[in-house]
Amino acid sequence: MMNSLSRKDWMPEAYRKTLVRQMSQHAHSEIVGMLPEGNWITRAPNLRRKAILLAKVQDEGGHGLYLYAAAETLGTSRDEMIEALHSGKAKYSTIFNYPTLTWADIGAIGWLVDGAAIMNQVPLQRTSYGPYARAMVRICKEESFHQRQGYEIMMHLAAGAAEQKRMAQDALNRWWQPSLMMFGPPDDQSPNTEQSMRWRIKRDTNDALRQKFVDITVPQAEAIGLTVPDPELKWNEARGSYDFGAVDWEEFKAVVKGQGPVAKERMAARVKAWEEGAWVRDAARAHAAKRAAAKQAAE
Ligand code: BYC
Repeated sequence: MMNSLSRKDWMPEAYRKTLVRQMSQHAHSEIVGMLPEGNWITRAPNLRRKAILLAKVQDEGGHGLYLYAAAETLGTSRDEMIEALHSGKAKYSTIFNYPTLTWADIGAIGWLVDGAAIMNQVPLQRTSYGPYARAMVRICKEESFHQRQGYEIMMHLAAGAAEQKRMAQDALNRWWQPSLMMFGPPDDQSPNTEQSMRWRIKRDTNDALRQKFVDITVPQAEAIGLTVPDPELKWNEARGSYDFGAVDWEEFKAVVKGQGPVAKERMAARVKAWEEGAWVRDAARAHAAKRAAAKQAAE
């Protein structure tokens, strides 16, 4: 079995580039992912829910931090990555271009979006680049807590009043397809999968992970009395898996191109946060320079 590479090891330039692309996109997804949930912190239905959601959103910020730091070991800078995000050159997950309309959406995001993220990320703990693999270990532990908190919200809503159950079903209806899209295009339309599998950056294909996600999630929906919005969904005894209906890949392509329902709002919020945080970065840099100068003077 191949050992993982460290930052000082020789690596093909294309391998390095692919990693920077995937890891920076992953980091961007974590920090853009803070926005749809952050939107509900002030409106969480009680103090317990608010504290949990605050912690979750903070975790996502931390995930972004580990991933940017891991990507920096490949010779790119945080500023370059952020610039690529803000200029639209770098991607982030399509899922965060959909609005969070009700509290049930926070449950659906935890259950489905974090659920899909874990499905994709558990194998990345064995990805061939050591700093990425190690960042994923902690991220996966936290994502698994996130998935459970989302499912617990859905469980309560589904067992609540008729209106609460309706909200939970409506959130599942809106988030199901976008969650399936998180795994990326079908294998036969995925330009990067074959090479990334050969390099062991990716350990599973997009379709394999999507299928695993469907197989695990459908019984969870059934257990709380919700219906997965797919009339073609059917258990296939021979395959030991669910068959499911076609994903709307035209919508996926449009969202990747920046045409998602709230894509403009998301990027505007990120750029605003970056600009408003300039004084913090300046102060941190000035403090570091002052300490370095004092250290030098003392030597
Ligand atoms: N959204 O050849 P492919 C999370 C792009 S959530 C946008 O299959 P690859 C979180 C792809 O980049 C998720 N773009 O690509 C959860 C490529 O374009 P470029 C974050 C997408 O890289 C809750 C093109 O389509 N997780 O963390 O082999 C709260 C062709 O695709 C998407 C990760 O990022 C998409 N859904 O496979 C907060 C996991 N799908 O780059 C946060 C790490 C595809 O060539 N990433 N594209 O211009 C991966 O595992 C892989 O990059 C993907 C795509 C499976 C996503």
